[in-house]
Amino acid sequence: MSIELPPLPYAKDALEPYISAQTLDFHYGKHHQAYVEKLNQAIRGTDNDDKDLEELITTTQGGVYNNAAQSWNHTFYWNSLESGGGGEPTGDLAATLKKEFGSVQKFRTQLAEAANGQFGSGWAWLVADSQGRLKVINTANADNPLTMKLTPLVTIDVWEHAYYLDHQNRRDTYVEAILDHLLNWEFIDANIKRLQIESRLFDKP
Ligand code: MN3
Repeated sequence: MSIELPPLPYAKDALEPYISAQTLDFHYGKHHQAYVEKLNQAIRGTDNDDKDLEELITTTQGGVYNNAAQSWNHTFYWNSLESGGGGEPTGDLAATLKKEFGSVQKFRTQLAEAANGQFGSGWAWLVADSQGRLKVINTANADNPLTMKLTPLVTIDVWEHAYYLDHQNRRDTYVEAILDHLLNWEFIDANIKRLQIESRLFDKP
């Protein structure tokens, strides 16, 4: 079995002007594709050959883990963004974020701080812990919250390759553009609702 590079969920210019088609050409077409290719090379003919991505992430280390996590993280990141997203969520999600963080603005501030505060390459995440509580974390390099028994709900890639062509060294303007214009609230809401159905850990907002 080999791991596939999933199609982008939108056209390459869909996130402009905040993230350009040129960035997605490189980021999806070169970086993401290379993680998938390197992973397939590393697992072919080994005991890891028949594992899916989540199994690879939670059972391997080193190069296999790094390429598996980066393959998973990037697919999750593409789905975390959408044209016409960002701003303020409504409905159940707004109520859940208010309950967990005090206000939607406090959640946005925490996510921005996690993204801007990650030293070097990595990821900012909204996750749910095993009790169904939400929190914002950041991880270094390829690291994926599934290894910490946390369920990812949304992510922002803060590797320089995610923003350098459009924002140069200004990670903060890239993060702000995502929060204001691209964050996919429906994706977060659907991930929380799936977890609620699976675990019934959350209170209804
Ligand atoms: Mn990346």
